Parts: sequence; C-alpha cells; structure tokens
Amino acid sequence: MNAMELKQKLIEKANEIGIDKIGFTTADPFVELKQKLVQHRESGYESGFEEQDLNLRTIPTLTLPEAQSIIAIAIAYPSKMSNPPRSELGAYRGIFARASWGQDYHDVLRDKLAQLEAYLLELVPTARIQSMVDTGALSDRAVAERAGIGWSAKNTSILTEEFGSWIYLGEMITDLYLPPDEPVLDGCGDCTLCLDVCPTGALVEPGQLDSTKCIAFLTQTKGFMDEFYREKIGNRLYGCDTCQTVCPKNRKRNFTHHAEFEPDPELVKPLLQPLLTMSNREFKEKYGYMSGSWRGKKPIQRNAIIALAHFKDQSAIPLLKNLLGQDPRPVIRGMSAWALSKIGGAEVEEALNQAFHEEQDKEVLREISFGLERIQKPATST
Ligand code: B12
Repeated sequence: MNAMELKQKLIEKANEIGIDKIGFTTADPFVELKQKLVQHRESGYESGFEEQDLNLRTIPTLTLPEAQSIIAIAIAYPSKMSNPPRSELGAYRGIFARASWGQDYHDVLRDKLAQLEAYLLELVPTARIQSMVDTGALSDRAVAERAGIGWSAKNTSILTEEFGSWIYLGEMITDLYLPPDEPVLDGCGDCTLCLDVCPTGALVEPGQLDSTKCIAFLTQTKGFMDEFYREKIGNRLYGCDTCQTVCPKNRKRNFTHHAEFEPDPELVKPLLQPLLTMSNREFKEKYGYMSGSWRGKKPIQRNAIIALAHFKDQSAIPLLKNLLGQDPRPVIRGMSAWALSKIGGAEVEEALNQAFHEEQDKEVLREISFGLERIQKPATST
C-alpha cells in the first residue's frame, strides 16, 4: 500500500470511529513556534501548565526519534446545555466551562487515538507510534494548525469552519511517511470581539494570551487570588469560555453527537453551598470523571466562595462563618472572610471581629482586617 492509500484508509477509519476532523503534517521542527514560545516566556505569559522544555515542545523527533509524520485529530463538544437549572435567591449556582462537560476529554480522545493506533498497526505492524492529548510535550494547537485542522485564531484557539473552536485536540506521531495537508487560511478577518470582551484583558494581542491574567487559568490556581481577579471571576468554578462564546464563528454551534460530553446540568451548574460541605470522597465520586476536577476540590471550593460573594448571598452567611472559624485550609478561611465582608451586615462584622481574635494565619488575618475595614467604610470600599 502506498502512502496516499494508507492516509486515505486512516481518514476512513477516523470517520468510522467518530473522529470529527483529521489532518496530517510532517514531523519537522516547529521553528516559528519556538520563537513564539521564547517570546511568551520572556514576557511572563506562561501558565506553568505547559511542558517547560521548549526543545521537547517543538522538535517531535525528541519524542519519537524516527518520526516522519504527525496525525492531528479534533473532536467536537457541546456548547449548550438542555434545561440548565437556574440560579435562584438563596440557591445560587456556579458554572463549569464547557471543556469540563461530560466525561474527561483526555480519556475520550486517548480512546479514539488508541483505536486509530490499533488500526494503523494492523495495516503496518512495524509502525512506531506515540500519541498524546493535552499533557504531551507538543503544542496541540501548533500541530493542528500545521495539519490543516483549523486556523490559530485571535483568541489563541484553533478555529474550524465546521465546528468553530468547540473542539478538543490530540495527535499521533509516527515514523511512517504520510502526505501532509496544507494549513487553512485565517478566518478571523478584522473581528476583535474576543479581545474586546475578555474580562481581564488577558488577550494582550491578537493570538497572544497572558495566561497569568486568564480567568481559565486563575480558576485553576490554589492560592489567595488577587482581589482584582476575584471581582472578575463571577460564578465560574472551573475554566472560562468568554473568548469562545462571543466568537461569531461559534455562535449557534452546538455539537451533541458525542454522548460522552453531554453535561449533567446539576454537576456542571451546581448549587454553590453544597459544594462547600462536600467530603473528598463525595467530590471524587461526583466530579472525579470530569476534566475540571484535576486540581482537586480546593480551587473549586475557593471559587464557589467567590461566587457566593458575587451573588451577595445572605443565606450563605452561616456556612461562610463556619468555614471562617473551622476550615483547616487558610485559603478557604481567608476567602470566606473576604466573601462575608462583601455580603456585609452586623452579623458579619461580629463574626469577623471574633475571627480576628482567634485566627493565627497571617494571610487570613489580613483578609479579616481588610474585610472589617470594608464593612466599616462601605461607601469607599471596593
Ligand atoms: C497551558 C494550557 C492552557 C493555559 C494557557 C492557554 C494559552 N492560550 O496559552 C490556560 C490554563 C489559560 C488554558 C486555557 C484554556 N484551554 Co488550554 N491548554 C494548555 C496546554 C496544556 C498548553 C498550551 C500552551 O502551550 N500555551 C502556550 C502558547 C504560547 O502555545 P499555544 O497556545 O499552543 O500556541 C498557539 C497559539 O497560542 C499561537 N501563538 C502562540 N504565541 C503566539 C504569538 C503570536 C504573536 C501569535 C500571532 C500567535 C501565537 O500559535 C500557536 C499555534 O497555534 C494545551 C495542550 C497542549 N499540550 O498544547 C491546552 C489547550 C490549548 N487548551 C484547550 C482548551 C479547550 C482551553 C480552554 C478553552 C478551556 C476553558 N474553557 O477554560 C481555555 C482557553 C483559553 C485560551 N484563550 O487559550 C485546548 C484548545 C483547543 C482549541 N480548540 O484550540 C488544548 C489544545 C487542549 C486540548 N488538547 O484540546 N489552557
């Protein structure tokens, strides 16, 4: 079988196993990307979640020495929930970004890649293959871009005409020669909506993200978030979709053909207060299968506290007082102090005064005293 026939067979198999887009590129080094990644690092824009070795990121043969080609795949995911539950007074809800709806996409894409890999090995038993999704060394977007899956958009996502940017990406490096595809033309035009609406100005230039300002990143951190960002995160519990939801190419696009990604509305738009009393075990049982749980319970609970402040939920005062007085984690106590002070009132002031005398942790004490100041001077506070 020649290379063109092999490629055609892989395309057919990909269709059959539910891969929405497949593209092929060489295993040549990603020379331009390397320059971008250096610039990105020097500007301080990295999130810290990326592979740190820039050679490994950009030279596929460091992963698979005999590499000749890379097969890129894309799988579409839903952007709309049917019957989303509504936030109500005293029963407010948070939201998980779409990339965390349904089953963890890493598992779904790895399974598709494993099926494609098995098929390729049937056709060419001597083939060497290395597959990856998200956590691999390569830039999934740079691979997808060069393999013609879509263009690298101003919001930094890979955008396709068929699925917008509602796609997950993965790839397979192989030592086989497969004729490469051409990259597709940029389709953003002069639209800048994603840059205009980013709540924190994280999209500093078209195609360039300062991850340290990106809400998707901030929701995944574990510490005391800067107050500026607490005010911006709203009720997001994990991730952020704003630069995707405003994109005209994504509008009215909803892909429900992968049942695995169908969200459970009660899980992806959960009531905030029950999240805060959840045991580790319950969290694992309910959320463990979702990609949004990878950083554990603490960041999600911290974000739930921020969301309660965002809604100024009076009914949460007893729970937040409890957390402030009793939670062993300083971040949770500190953020509860902050949230209580945003909700305000005499009961809160008394609770903060009491905590001020009992608290030992410096950072929590700082939150409590700023909180007390805020309550005592409401007109000038932020
Ligand atoms: C670290 C990381 C993050 C970080 C940083 C994101 C970022 N934009 O750099 C944070 C936590 C913020 C994040 C958020 C999200 N992520 Co993320 N993330 C990654 C990860 C692990 C590495 C990305 C990376 O290296 N970034 C550094 C930049 C410099 O590299 P890059 O984005 O790969 O580079 C491309 C562009 O940014 C552009 N570029 C880079 N520098 C420059 C400079 C100039 C001047 C220009 C014009 C362009 C340009 O060119 C490159 C090729 O296209 C990848 C998986 C992987 N292994 O690649 C997933 C990945 C990028 N994430 C993904 C997703 C789904 C998301 C979220 C939508 C999740 C959510 N809803 O919250 C958001 C989107 C936010 C956004 N606008 O990027 C998908 C993207 C799918 C797609 N359609 O593009 C990926 C590919 C995971 C996957 N396998 O599906 N993510």
